[in-house]
Amino acid sequence: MSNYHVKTLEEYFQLYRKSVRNPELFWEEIAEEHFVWRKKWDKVVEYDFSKPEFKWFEGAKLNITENCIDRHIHIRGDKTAILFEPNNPDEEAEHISYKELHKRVCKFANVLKEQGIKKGDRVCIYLPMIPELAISILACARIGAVHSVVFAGFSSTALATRINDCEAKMVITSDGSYRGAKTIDLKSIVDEALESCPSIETVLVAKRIHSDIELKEGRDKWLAPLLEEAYQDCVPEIMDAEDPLFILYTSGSTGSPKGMLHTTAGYMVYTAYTFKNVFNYKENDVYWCTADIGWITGHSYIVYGPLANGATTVMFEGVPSYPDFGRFWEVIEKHKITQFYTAPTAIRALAKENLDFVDSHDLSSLKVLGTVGEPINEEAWHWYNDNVGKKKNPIVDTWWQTETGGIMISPLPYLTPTKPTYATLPLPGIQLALIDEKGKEIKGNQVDGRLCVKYPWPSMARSIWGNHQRYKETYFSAYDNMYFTGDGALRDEVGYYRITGRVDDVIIVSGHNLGTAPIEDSVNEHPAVAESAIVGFPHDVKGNALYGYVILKETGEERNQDNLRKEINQIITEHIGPIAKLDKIQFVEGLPKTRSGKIMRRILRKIAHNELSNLGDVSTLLNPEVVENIIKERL
Ligand code: 7RM
Repeated sequence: MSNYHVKTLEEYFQLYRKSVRNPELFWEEIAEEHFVWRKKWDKVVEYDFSKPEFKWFEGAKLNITENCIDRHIHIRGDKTAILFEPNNPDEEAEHISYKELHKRVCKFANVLKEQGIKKGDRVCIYLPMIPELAISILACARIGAVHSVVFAGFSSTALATRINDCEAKMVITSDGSYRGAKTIDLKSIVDEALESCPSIETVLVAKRIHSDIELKEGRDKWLAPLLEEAYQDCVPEIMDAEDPLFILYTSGSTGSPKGMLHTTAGYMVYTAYTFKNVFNYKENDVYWCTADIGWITGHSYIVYGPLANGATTVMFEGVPSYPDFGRFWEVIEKHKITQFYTAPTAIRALAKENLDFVDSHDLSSLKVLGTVGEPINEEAWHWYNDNVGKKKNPIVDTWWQTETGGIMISPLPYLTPTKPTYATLPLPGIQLALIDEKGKEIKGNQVDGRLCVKYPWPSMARSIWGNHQRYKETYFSAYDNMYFTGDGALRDEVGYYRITGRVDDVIIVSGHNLGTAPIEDSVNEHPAVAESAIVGFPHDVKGNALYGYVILKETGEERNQDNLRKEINQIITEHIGPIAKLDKIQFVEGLPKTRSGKIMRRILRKIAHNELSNLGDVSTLLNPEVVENIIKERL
């Protein structure tokens, strides 16, 4: 029996039990079976929840790009590694073979070195979904530089915050990007950000839209001529198992974004293993994940997981609505996609359009469908199952987080019977617990509670960059000896898990994790705003949308409320990005507060959800009288 590929449901249960009984043996066999190591580990896992400290495969030496590229060259060198589908369907798709990928990553790695990047240096990557994005990530990993990809939809302020937090030395960007019918001037966003980023020495600029941009003397360089000149082989830096691989920022419930730190060996083993099993990837499959590489889904399941399995992975530059709402289905037909992995928000948006967009395409190549990012509602699940999967393809509803590095709960396709809205069972090696309000584990089935993980797993984030204390407080302080996810979940009568949503102040909008605090900070920057509170409310396309309660300063001046709303959203767009704009803004006289001055979001959330009959006890509030007014004027 191969440990690496689970082939029957019976085997899954056996392996799961083994992974609990003897986690070290379980992971050791997987690490032995599938990967190339320059030196094997001394110890599979060492951990201490109280510090907290987690080490996987200590003593091992490796380079993740050898596993993702070099070893495939001899056996599948001409196979397409990355299949690039451009924004414009008339532009030809690009097939980058494993051999070609090796050459391009090596050249890029040599450019990084020539520009003074060394092992351990942080490199910020702010690129659209073009091959250079995946290649620059791999080039960093080749030489041991730590990549920090910032989603290219983020604003200059958000970019600057992330560059400064990790003191990156270099930014890799492009002249601009295509997004449907629009072009976006990425380089000027970078220029604006860099006005407040003293650590940046060099900016490498890829040409994508061929716009007229300015290069700052001594700082900015076109990428293409440097690549042209670079040598096409680059000896990989031999890394320790726990050397940092990348930082990826995710928003928290307070203040600044958290730079989740992922390390090398454990991340590689776990993303490769889960990719193989969750998508049941076979040698001639063409796998497509529609996420942007700027999110963890793209890191783990467009780049590292697929390439560590020698897969063909599609990179799509465009959007689902361009040139029309049939684009996803057209691409599936065109490239004979076998695994398709997308977000519930995209499914809901496409389900609103005419079914002909789907039905006019041949989707018979599909074998497995996946979803990620937020709970998928019953209706969207059925639409996906009926119209895309034609009731033949299993849907893997995959639950995981930036912090977990890889998929934690998911059906195994063709093995685990699926159930709409359920992520079903933990993957082998993942020991879940549901915890009640008092901090006690809830055993048995048909229960719900806060979702925790009580044993370490290889791809867990090891720290928050520059703030280990915050890592400890956020994830390991709620309950002893376990990782707290921030999500609530229920376990049904057969032990299947269903994620019920966040229990903290993070709201998932269109699959993006947004912390309310940083958005409130932006709103409060408006000169007319005194205070604000933001909650989520259900939205049929985005899953959740944002509802802002705003108290205005008393200036005696009459302001047009619609103009104020626009201005507030403009500030949010500048500070965070358009994704965080408020759908509804209600101007209120006061916010319900506890005696210690904490805003009672629970009440505001209920009002936004229009659940007015059951507001709970408001008598403990400092100012119970404001509640009635807020209800009267709710939007
Ligand atoms: C991969 C990713 C993490 C949060 C997580 C959940 C929510 C993700 C699902 C889900 C229900 C799912 N990373 N979430 N997947 N909720 N079912 N299948 O999304 O860091 O950006 O977000 O997303 O609340 O805690 S993330």
